[in-house]
Amino acid sequence: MGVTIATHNGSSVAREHNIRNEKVVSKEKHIRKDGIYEIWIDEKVRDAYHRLFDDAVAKYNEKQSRSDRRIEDYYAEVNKDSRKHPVYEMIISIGNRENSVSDIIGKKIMREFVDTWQKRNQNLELIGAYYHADEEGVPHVHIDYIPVAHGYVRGMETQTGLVKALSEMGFEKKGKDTAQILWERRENQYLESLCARQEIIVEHPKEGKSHLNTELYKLQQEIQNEIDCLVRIKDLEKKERAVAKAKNIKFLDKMMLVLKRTLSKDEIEKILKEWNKLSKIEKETAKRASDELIEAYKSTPASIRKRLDSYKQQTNKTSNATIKEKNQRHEKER
Ligand SMILES: [Mn+2]
Repeated sequence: MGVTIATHNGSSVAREHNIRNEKVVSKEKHIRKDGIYEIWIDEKVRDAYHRLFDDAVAKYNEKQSRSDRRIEDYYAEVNKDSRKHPVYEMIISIGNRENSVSDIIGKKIMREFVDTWQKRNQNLELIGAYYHADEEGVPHVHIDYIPVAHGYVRGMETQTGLVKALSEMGFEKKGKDTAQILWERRENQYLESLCARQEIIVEHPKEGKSHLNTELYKLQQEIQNEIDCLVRIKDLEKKERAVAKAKNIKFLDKMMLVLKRTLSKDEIEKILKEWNKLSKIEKETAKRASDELIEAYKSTPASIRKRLDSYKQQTNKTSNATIKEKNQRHEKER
């Protein structure tokens, strides 16, 4: 019987989780204190930005006659830009809880994937690689990278930008497939080829299962977008809109942690803060639903989608009821 492999890619990076910062991971119950983890590569994002972009910033600033056009802190600018992510992360793993390979072989394969990353991905600067064999589920590696692209006409000549970086590496949108999808597919195939070299057969889940994975993936992406939104938004009006969005995703918080485990403490705190503003009944529904969702995730995959659907309905009902209730109260007050 073969094993499945995973190469999940996202823009949520939690270095403190990755380097096992005691303060952060002591609160993450799924991490075993005596478990094995290794830090293979670890460069702070801010340091990497200096290394990668300082020259381009200097060249750009030289040409500016107006002092207000100068770039003082490129990393801060990228953080402010809602269309850009300062750093991305791919999480790779081989097998699953029920069916996996030996830790030694798994680690060897994933190490090779990391060691060959920069050669394979010249425009995706590797700044972190962390081997975690101390969590529930199978060992996995967090791979953190910054996309670097050249030839920009506006602004600095060299900037961060995933699509342009991938384009420089030869990945262009083709039909329905975005450059990112095509690149992710290549990376997945490469991991599979490394497995094959160790005589490990990689299984591709059948229709139903892969459909479920797609659903979960889409959900994850959705949540990720919302989180990005919450984290980035600074001004009040937009914040209110973000709170409204948070209401729609509230029951998925824990599932997100279970599935992805890459939220930083700050991100979680920010979301929780928003959620504290929710009504009691909304909170109760959210909590109940997410607790059960974790159980569902731990049991059979087939039950997940069913439950997801029912929770979605449940939550919608509750928020509709709350809105109705509020409106009624409003009516009475008038
Ligand atoms: Mn981890």
